[in-house]
Amino acid sequence: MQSKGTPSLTLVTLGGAFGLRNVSPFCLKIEMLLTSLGLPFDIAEESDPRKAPKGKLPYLKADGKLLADSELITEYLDELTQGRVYAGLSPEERSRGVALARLVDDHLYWIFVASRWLDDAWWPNVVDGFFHIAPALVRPLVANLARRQVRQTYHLQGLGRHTLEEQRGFAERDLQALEDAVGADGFLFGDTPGVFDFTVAGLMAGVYDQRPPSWMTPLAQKYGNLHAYTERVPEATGVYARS
Ligand SMILES: N[C@@H](CCC(=O)N[C@@H](CS)C(=O)NCC(=O)O)C(=O)O
Repeated sequence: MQSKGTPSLTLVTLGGAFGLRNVSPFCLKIEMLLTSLGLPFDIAEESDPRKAPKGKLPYLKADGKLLADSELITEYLDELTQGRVYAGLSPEERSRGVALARLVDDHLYWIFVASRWLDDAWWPNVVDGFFHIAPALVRPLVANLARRQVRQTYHLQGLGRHTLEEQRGFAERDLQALEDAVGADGFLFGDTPGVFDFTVAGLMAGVYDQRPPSWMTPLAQKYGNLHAYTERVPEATGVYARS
């Protein structure tokens, strides 16, 4: 039941594709967080991120307010719940959580995007998954324009300047760091998962569960702790990436 004073919340997310209910790690993260906080919310799917306030999904509608960016939504939810998002975390745990979130959101995420968009073998899945709504006649043009933007962004980020082998190396070092951070049981900071677990599992669920696999999927499967952990988080929250 929505308590008096809790704003009505609508999470606007990307939809499903590639065997996933939701293709976006950032959207999954917030869906997991809202669910774990027990806040009532609706989900509205938007296939065009350009319609979001900052051109990216997710965003949250909270009564009249629009909050864009998963981290800013997290801060808002922490305030709304009087500190429940970060409750129980020591400053040291929180600093490790922020560092891991940066690794996932700002580094590994980009390699994940490239493994989908920039691999010629996987590219037809992106066209089917994201551009099937474009009229068939202009679909290749629209899709290739978007692909060019992704290529430019990846180059600007820096990772796009490396060979595929080097990119795989960067991904492996990220995955190894996550493997060592999550350990063999439990969650990052105790017996219940929190927002930093949702960040890691939101991305890794897409890596493990997407169909067909991209080159990153078998690479990630080598990390047994990380794979098992990526199952534990949705089991604990009831929010799965796969459809
Ligand atoms: N920093 C943002 C990143 C969100 C993001 O990159 N969303 C992707 C989907 S996974 C998106 O909307 N991309 C569209 C675009 O970049 O044009 C957050 O944490 O919410």
